[in-house]
Amino acid sequence: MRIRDLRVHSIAMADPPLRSSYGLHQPYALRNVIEIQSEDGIIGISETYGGDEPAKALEAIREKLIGACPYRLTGDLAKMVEGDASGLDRSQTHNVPGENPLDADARTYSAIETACLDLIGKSVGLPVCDLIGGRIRDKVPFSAYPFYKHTGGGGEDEDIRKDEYGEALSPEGIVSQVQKMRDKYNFNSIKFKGGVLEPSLEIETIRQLRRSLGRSVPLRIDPNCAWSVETSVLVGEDLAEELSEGGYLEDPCVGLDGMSEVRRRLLSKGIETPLASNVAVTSFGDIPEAVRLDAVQVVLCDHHYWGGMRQVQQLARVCKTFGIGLSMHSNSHLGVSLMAMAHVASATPHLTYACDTHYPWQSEVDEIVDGGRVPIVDGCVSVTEKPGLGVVLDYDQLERGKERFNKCSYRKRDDEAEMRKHIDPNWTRRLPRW
Ligand code: GKR
Ligand code: MG
Repeated sequence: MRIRDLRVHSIAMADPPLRSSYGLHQPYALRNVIEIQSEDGIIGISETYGGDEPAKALEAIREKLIGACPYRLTGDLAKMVEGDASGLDRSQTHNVPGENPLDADARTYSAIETACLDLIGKSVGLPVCDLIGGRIRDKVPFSAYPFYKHTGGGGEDEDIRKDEYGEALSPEGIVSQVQKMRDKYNFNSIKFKGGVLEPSLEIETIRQLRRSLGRSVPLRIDPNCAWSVETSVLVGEDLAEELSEGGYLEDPCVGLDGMSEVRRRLLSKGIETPLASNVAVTSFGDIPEAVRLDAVQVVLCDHHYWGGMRQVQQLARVCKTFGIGLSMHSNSHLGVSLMAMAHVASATPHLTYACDTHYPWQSEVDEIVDGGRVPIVDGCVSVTEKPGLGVVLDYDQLERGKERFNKCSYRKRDDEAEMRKHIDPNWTRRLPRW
């Protein structure tokens, strides 16, 4: 089988005004959707980071892809996945996710790998999870992902969307947001995005979540490096009970040295809350130091920037070897990405936490998967026997996504600029803020 065509579609989807230490989400989140077509007309698809740069990077390898064999991708594009373990700083701490130039190749490769696996799966009649080693779970658990949020449902002008969840700028607001999300999807664990309000209010938010949900629902908090080491230790102490039993403290502060210090100080007080990261460890090159410093006890994988699904499986093996847990990171996405995340999670034995997903923040109006939104039932996405990723594109919806992209002014994610536009004209991302 040979690849005959590559098509890259830049799309935009409405996104509500969610807050994080990066700033404020724009009214549209951007994605690139890839189609790889074989000589015999079978189409493999994938979804990746949006905007102009990722699209250009994909176009740049067109020549290498056309005529190549999708089964031999790693061989043909080996350099893109080798990464650089030579000590270069690969931390994403100061980059908006998806914008780190150092993992640009890994992101491009991942998008191509996923589409090739979908293509192979569709040509041989097997689901992707069963091509990459075989499923060990049919249902993949995901977490609710509450954010502090301003009023609004995203979109612009005549495309302004309904505000499904309303404003949430207080502990009570987050509790009611989580209740709504749980009513709809029945999530069994919570990943809460912090780094926005005073730490004391975020501590109170977690406490109220615990009171409303009980001990059986694990809680995690991720302030995206907004805290100093000192503040991270204080929060870790205050939330020692709430973040135990399946919870974790994710990227409380900047970098491996800081995380290591937080860990050491918490352990000295008998607090074993694991520290998780999706910014201090983003490549295999980061792992030796993370292990040496005992800085990270849970890595959040993400096939979109770790260089694909098989890299994630290898990461899982490495994590298991070092006694590190594995969870999964997410960025705003649609159903093609959700299914790719579910497939790799399904075939990764050492996945020790429910995965993150932004999916509840997007709506039916923007979904590009034929048949509409991928169901999340009892907090889980099912991986069926359908070939490939188990989904195909709805081309009318894809067209609408492209029209939205062409109409809007956004070409890359810039939460800082959005924050200055709507909330505070002088706002910049400061790490640490508290
Ligand atoms: O969507 O604002 C967001 C998140 O903060 C996202 O950008 C992060 O990459 O969810 C992510 C995380 O876990 O750090
Ligand atoms: Mg994170």
